[in-house]
Amino acid sequence: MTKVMNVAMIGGGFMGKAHAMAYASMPMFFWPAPAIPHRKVVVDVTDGMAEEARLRYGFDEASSDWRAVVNRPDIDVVDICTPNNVHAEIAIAAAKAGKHIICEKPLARTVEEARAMHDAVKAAGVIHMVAFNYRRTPAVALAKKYIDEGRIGRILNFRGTYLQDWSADPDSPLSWRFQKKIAGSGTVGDIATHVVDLAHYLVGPIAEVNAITTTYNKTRPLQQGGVDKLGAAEKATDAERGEVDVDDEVISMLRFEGGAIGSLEATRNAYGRNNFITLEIHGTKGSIHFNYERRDELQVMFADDPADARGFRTVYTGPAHPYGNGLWPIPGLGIGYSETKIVECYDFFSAIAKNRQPSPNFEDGLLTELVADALIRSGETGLWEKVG
Ligand code: SOE
Repeated sequence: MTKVMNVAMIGGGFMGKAHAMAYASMPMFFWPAPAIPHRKVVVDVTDGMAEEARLRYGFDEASSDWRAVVNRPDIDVVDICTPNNVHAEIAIAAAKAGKHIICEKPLARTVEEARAMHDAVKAAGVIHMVAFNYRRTPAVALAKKYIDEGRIGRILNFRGTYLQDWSADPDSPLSWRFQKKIAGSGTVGDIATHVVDLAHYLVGPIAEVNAITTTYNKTRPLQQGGVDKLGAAEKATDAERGEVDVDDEVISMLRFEGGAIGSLEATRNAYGRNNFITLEIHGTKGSIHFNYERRDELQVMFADDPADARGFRTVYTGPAHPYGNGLWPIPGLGIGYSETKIVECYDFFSAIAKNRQPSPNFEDGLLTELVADALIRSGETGLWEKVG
């Protein structure tokens, strides 16, 4: 019999929606499922918000007291979907209570917090995961397979971008994502860390960085209410303005421990770009190109193809590819954000079932945080900065 595991989800916003959908859908896709995640309790800031989330996301119970919930003996898994400022406190308490933990990205605001979280889960011996979901896109996992099989050869170069435009309007509100005390950093922590996670997954550890960081909009209209309001749809030009004390954009050169070189660019101010995560990897035997806005496809070039057929080919991911046994039966039916979260959920519960740490876990999250810290330091000093 597949084990039922009770989940306490802390945070009922954008990520809460994505995780709740994954809990409901994972066994529908991956059967037999490694476990059945049961939506037991959802926690939000007020009782009213929690009750709304309970109704909407299909949990049994609602609460506004995360401390009481993570200590309940009937909870198996604690899922942290809050803004970054409470990740460490909740994760450390959940680890002490012996719960398995999945935590939204970035793992923490600072290296110190990430280290404390990693120490806590290690001491507790629980399973832990950080929710960098984009490596769960089948096309990205296929790129990893080609690389691991040596089909691209030795990696020479990595180019990663994450471009969005939801904060390009200077009158879009001052959400928590623009406040250092809550977010830790701006674009660096929010989206450049996704690129760092993908670089670590596909190429290996980043050793040093040389970055430019900048803040285009030094103030933004204060936001009404605590909800995470992304973008200009909520703009309030006549509202009082508050200070933005984080970066809007980062561009960096990279050196990898394994000898490859690369670059990373991330911004939330690129008009016309939505979730433009691109990866290009050049190796001694071929190249790979991926664009999340065309996420069913992997572009791949094998240098040993016959001379008259050389060039990038488009592989549409499907049953023959990673996670193809659980997802849709025909390539091109469409992989979406939800599918990445469903696969993430499957990998997390598989790790619990096998009692083996998944990746990326809190150790990987800490390594990514060390790179984020180096990017910010380098943005300030203008020098190459070592990671760690
Ligand atoms: C906003 O930039 C955001 O919601 C990020 O925080 C997520 O990690 C990303 O996947 C989508 O955009």
